[in-house]
Amino acid sequence: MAQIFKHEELPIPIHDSLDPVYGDSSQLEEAQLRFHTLKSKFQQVFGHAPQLFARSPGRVNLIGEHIDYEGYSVLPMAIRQDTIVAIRRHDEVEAEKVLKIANVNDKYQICTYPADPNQEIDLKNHKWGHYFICGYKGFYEYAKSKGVNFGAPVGLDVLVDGTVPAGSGLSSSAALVCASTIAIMAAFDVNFPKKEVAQLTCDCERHIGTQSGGMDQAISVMAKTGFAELIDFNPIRATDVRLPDGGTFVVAHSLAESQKAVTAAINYNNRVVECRLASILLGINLGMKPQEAISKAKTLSDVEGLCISFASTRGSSDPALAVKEYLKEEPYTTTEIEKILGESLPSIFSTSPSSLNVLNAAKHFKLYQRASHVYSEAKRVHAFKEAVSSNLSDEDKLKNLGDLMNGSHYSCSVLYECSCPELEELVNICRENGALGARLTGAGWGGCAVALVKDSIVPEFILNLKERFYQSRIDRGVINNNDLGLYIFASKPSSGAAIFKL
Ligand code: NG1
Repeated sequence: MAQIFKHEELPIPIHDSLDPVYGDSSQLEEAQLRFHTLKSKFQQVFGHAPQLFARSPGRVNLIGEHIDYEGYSVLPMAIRQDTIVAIRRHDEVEAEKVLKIANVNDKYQICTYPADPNQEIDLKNHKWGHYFICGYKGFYEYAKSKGVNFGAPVGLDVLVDGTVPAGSGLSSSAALVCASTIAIMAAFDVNFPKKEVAQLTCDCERHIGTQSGGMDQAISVMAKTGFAELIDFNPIRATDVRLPDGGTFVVAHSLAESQKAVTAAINYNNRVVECRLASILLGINLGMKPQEAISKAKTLSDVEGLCISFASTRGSSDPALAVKEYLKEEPYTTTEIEKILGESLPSIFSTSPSSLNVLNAAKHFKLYQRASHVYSEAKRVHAFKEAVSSNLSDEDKLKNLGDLMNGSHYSCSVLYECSCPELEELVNICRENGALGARLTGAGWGGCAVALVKDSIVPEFILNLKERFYQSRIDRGVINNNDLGLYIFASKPSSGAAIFKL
C-alpha cells in the first residue's frame, strides 16, 4: 500500500534522455527520429529551439466502460502510442502575447489563441487546438486554487506530434490534454503530484464540452510499464494489475471515427444525463424526497447504497434488483419524468449548458437500460480484478477475463447503445477467429475494439482480421495497406506521462 501511495504522490518524472520511456529497442530509434523531427520543425516554424517536451500516452480500456463518470472503478492500460508536445515560453519582454499551436501533421492547421487564460473556448467552432487551451485554462485555474501567481500571461510556441489515432477510443484527446498541461507546467517550472495532475487534467478536458469521467487522464498520467491499473475515483487512485501470462490484448480499429465532442449532445453527454435522471428516480423510489434526490443523487454510485439496502430485503446485494423493480423498460418521456420530479428538466440542469443541449436533442430517456449497464459493468470490473489475482491457472484466468469482456460488450451494445455496425462486425470477426473475448473500448460509437488473444495465435489472428475486415476496406481505398499497423496492433502495458529536457 505504502508504495502505491508513493507513486501517486510523486511528481511527473523529468528525463534527460529518451530511454527511460522508449526503452532500448527499435522503439527508441523511432522515438529518436520523432524528437529529432520535432526539434527541427519547431526551429523552422518558430525560429527557436523548444525549451522542453512533454509526452502522454493513449490508453486501451480493458473493462469498465461508461462508468468512470458515475464514480465507478475502471481497468485500463497505457499503450505505446502517445502525444508529444514541444514548447517554448516567451520572455515577459517579448511583445507578442499569443499562443501558437502547430502540428507536425499537416492535416492539423496552426491554431492561434490569445494568451488570456480566462478566454472562452468557442465550442460551436471545434478546432483541434482547443484541447491545448483546455490544458492552458486548467493550468491557470489550478495555480489560482493553489495560490500561485504567474504574473501577466506570456506567449507560448507549441508543436504537437501525436501517434494515437484520433476518434479511435484510445484517448487521443486525453493524451493531448495531458501532454499540453504537463508541458505548460514544466515551461513555468512547476510540477505537481501525479494524482493532482490526473484530477486537474480531467477537470480541464471538460472545457471541451464533454462531461467526461477521469479514466483517460488518470491512466495517461499514472501508468507504469508492465501493468494495467485499477483506477478508483474520489479521490483518484491507481492500483497495479499484473495481467496473466499467455494472453495478449490486440487493439483493432473499426475505421468508423467517433467524433465525441461533436456528437456529445446525442451520445456521450446524453448518457451522462440519462444516468443522472436514473439516479434521481431511483433515489425517489427508495425513499428520498424529490428535492433531496435532485440535490444529492448526482450519479448512480450516490444511490447505490439505497439500491443495495433494497436488494438485501430480497436476500441479494445486487443494486440492479432495484433497477428492475423501480425503473420501467420503456423509455421515459420528458413530461413523465417532470411529473415525478415536480420540476422541469431545464431547471434541474440550468447550470450545465452541455446538459441543456442534451435535453434539447433528446426525444426520450432509457433509464432502465443505462442503469442496468452501469451497475453490471461496475461488477464486471471487480470480477476482472479478482480473476487476475485469483489462484486459477493462467489459462483459466484468461478464459474468465475473455468472458467478462464479452459480457461488457453485450451490455455496451444492447443496454448502453454505444456500439455501431462496424464495431459489431469487428467484434464478431475477432471472436470467430479465436479471441477469448472481444469488446468495444472507450466511448464507442466508432473507434476501436480490444480482443484478448492467446499469445500463440496472435500473428495468425492479425492476419485473419486483415483478410476478413480490412482487406475490402483497403481495396475500397478507405485505408492504405502500408498503414495497417496503425489500425491493428498487439499492445503491452506502457509507461505514463513524462517531461524531457534533452
Ligand atoms: P474516449 O474513448 O477516450 O472517448 C471517453 C471518456 C472516458 C470514459 C470513456 C467510456 C473522455 C476524455 N473520456 O473515452 O472518461 O467515460 O469514454 O468509458 O471523455
